[in-house]
Amino acid sequence: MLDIEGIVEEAGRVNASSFLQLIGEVRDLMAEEVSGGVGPGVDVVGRLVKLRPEGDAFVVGDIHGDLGSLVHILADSGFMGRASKDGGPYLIFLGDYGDRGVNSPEVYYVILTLKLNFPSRVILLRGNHEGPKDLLAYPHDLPYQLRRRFGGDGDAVYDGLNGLFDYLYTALIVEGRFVMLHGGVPSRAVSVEDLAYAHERHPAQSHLEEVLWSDPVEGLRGTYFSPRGAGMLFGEDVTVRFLRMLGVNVLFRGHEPCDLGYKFNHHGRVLTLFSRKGAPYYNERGAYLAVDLSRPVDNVRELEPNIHTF
Ligand SMILES: [Mn+2]
Repeated sequence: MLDIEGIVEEAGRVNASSFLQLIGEVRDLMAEEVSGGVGPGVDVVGRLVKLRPEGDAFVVGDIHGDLGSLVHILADSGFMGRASKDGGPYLIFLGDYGDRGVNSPEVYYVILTLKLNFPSRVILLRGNHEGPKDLLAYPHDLPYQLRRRFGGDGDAVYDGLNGLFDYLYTALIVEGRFVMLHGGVPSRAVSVEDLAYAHERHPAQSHLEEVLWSDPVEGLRGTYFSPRGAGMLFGEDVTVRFLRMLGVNVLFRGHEPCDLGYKFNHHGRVLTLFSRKGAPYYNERGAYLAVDLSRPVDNVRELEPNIHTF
């Protein structure tokens, strides 16, 4: 049986060639998933995952190299014990695994080990720090952290991880309930296909850039230039139109540091989760969500008791 301490210990001493082997196995697994096979109850179209509204899920926002918070979430949620059983919960990551924090290599090792061991339960979305090569976030310190950890082999590990980014999911829909993605609403999307195939339509169309980079704002209609230099700021009307198009009620996303680990926007239609602490954001708390996927939610404030802060 896989245990948290064991994986973390392994993450601390794994060498470059074993790490590369893990990356290769996960890449093969995810390549198979996106060509149509995940498991019962899970459909994949392009880079969009669709789940039936049944069972439980833990939803985790940005980790950004904070191994301590990741370990806390795994222990506190009891995911690994429950995932081994039939009908166990999903563990959904909203992207931004590396950069910023000092343990990016170890965070990747733990998350990829989880994916390999619970392939149909662990779902990895793409963040702006796993973006396409023409749209990477800066500073992008993952390659330097890998060099510090693996010396001359660090570049090969980086190339391996980079090769995984294209297989990460753009978004996840729980039918009739929720949509989850890293940053924000693709404001010009007119169909589910625009979301599902955003990675293929990039950079000709802005859908992927907006999903990875955008942020919700209050008191604004439509979209406005983002101070991030990529993506847009989007108003409540943009959120409402997008949710209606997908036939869901609320959006879960990460991307923005929150002092309490979470925040609400757009009259309860948007929940932001930020699941790491420490430099360089210094938010007081991190948070993750435990959610019953079968339960209809009209306003994310209803979920406040299900938000676990640490
Ligand atoms: Mn981000």
